[in-house]
Amino acid sequence: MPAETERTLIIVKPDGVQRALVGEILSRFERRGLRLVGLKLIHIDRPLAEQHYAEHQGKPFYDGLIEYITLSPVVVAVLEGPHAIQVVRNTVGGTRPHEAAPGSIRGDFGVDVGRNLIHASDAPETAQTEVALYFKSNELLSYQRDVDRWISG
Ligand code: DAT
Ligand code: MG
Repeated sequence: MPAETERTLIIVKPDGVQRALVGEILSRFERRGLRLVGLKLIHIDRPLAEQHYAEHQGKPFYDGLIEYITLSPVVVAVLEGPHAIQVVRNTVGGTRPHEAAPGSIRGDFGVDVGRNLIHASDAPETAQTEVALYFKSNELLSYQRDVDRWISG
């Protein structure tokens, strides 16, 4: 019986776009076996950034975080697959790149928590809220790939 399918949101942050790592980062999720169901390039404005990072308001790093995520365009994507939320978090690596495992995105490409390349939803509730924050339902496409039966069975 195939594992339960989940959807989760990722954002390739401004440093990921500026460092030309969008293809590399999306490729890692494709190779892992996840399916892209939504994808776009946007420039996050301050109100959207404040909504996205509402849970961090009042923390010492909050102002810098809002500034960072609004600096330059980002790529937002919704990934789908078995255990997608946990699979993506593990592929992304720990919040602080200098502690993130080698082989993870942050562990391979980052050194500083203030430029940690990528956001990923951390739980089913946040995934649902964050997907809805960036995508209308008609921007998310449901489809199967021929390879999916070789990824989960
Ligand atoms: P994650 O992005 O791994 O889910 P988080 O939700 O705890 O991490 O924090 C959101 C972002 O805030 C994180 O990607 C980088 C920034 N951040 C977190 N803790 C920080 C700290 N101690 N100093 C500076 N920035 C921090
Ligand atoms: Mg988080």
